[in-house]
Formats: sequence, C-alpha cells, structure tokens
Amino acid sequence: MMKLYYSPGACSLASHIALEESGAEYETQRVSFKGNEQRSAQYLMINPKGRVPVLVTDRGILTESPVILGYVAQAFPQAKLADNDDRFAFADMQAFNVFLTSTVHVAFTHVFRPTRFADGDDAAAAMRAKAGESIDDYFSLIEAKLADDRPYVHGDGYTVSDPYLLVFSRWLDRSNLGPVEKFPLVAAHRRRLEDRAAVRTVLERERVSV
Ligand SMILES: N[C@@H](CCC(=O)N[C@@H](CS)C(=O)NCC(=O)O)C(=O)O
Repeated sequence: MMKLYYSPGACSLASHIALEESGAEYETQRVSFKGNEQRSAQYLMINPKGRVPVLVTDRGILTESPVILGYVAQAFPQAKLADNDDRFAFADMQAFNVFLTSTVHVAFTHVFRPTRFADGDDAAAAMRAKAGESIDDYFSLIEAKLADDRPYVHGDGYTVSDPYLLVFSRWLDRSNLGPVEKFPLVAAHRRRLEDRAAVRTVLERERVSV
C-alpha cells in the first residue's frame, strides 16, 4: 500500500488530496515540523532532503510535489485527475505545477524561512518585502488564468493543479500577504475546492481549518 508523509497544511496537502480523490488505498504518516522531525535521522533515511511530501510506492520513493501529483493522476486514470490521453494537455498541466513549485513556493519560502537564503534581520525584512511583491504578481497571473468563468485551473475539468493551487491560496492568508479576496477568482476557486468532499476529508484529517 502507498504511504504519504505529510505535514499539516504544508505543500504535501495537494498530494494528500490527490490521493484521496484517486480512490487508491493509501496510508499517511504525519511529520511534525514543530518537533523538527523532518531532520531526524530516521526521516532523513526516507528523504535525505528533509522535506515533505514523500510518497512510498511499491516501486520506491517519490518526492517533489509535481512528480507525485503527476504520478497519482497517471496511476489512477479512472479518477480523471488529469487529461491523461492528451500529451499536450498533460504537459501544460505540469507547466503550471512546476511554476507553483519552482516560483510561487520558493517566493513563499523567502517569507516563511528567510534564513535559508541569507542571515540577519535586515536581509530577512528585505526578502519578505520583495517576495511579497513577487507573490502578488504571481497571483495576478493565476487570477488571469482563472478568468472566463473557468471553474478549475485548466478549464472545466478538475486536475491535480487544483489542490496544488489551494495550498498556496491558503498560504496567502497564513503569510499575511492576503487576504485571498484580493484575487476574487482565486478566492472563489478556494471556496469551490473547500466544498469538495475529498478536500474536506483531508482538511479534517490534517486538522487544519477551512
Ligand atoms: N520542491 C519540493 C518542496 C518541498 C518542501 O519544501 N516542503 C516543505 C513543506 S511545504 C518542507 O518539507 N519543509 C520542511 C523544512 O523546510 O524543514 C516540493 O514541491 O515537493
């Protein structure tokens, strides 16, 4: 059985929701950041990068959110979590997911964990300010993508990009860069997602608020 290592409300939330939507059997293991469990010797043996998410499969361990999301979408095609029959549409979905991981997530990391990039309070404050501006720009791009009454990131069909966007629209409020209502279509997307049964199940399991 597959096993997901996650931390509540972290980027692993997207993989958790995708697994729940996939209909697959899986188990979860919570990793406590408060206890710095992701740096424990035991966890580093599972993922030497010391990060979540990690998905343990019968073929081995997968890391990196876009990879796990793409894997779950392809491994359980009946759940229709991606356009698996159209290579271009699949690549386009991955482009969005890679933008989230490489650009949006990294900007948030400058806000949440500035010491990963530079030492000192002045550097932290400067990075927080600049990253905040960048995050605003990135969400403006996402807002434009959701225009024309698109209920989901890629149009009418739900894909794994949707729970992945949910992670970051939630972080907008957590980081004081929100409120998410600054971006009305992103806010509507978040409400739409939080109304889905699988999403509610996972939020309750992770014990994070809607
Ligand atoms: N590129 C990775 C980033 C993973 C990542 O940074 N995860 C964060 C949680 S959102 C983490 O594990 N942080 C723990 C730490 O930095 O110690 C992905 O997209 O999966």
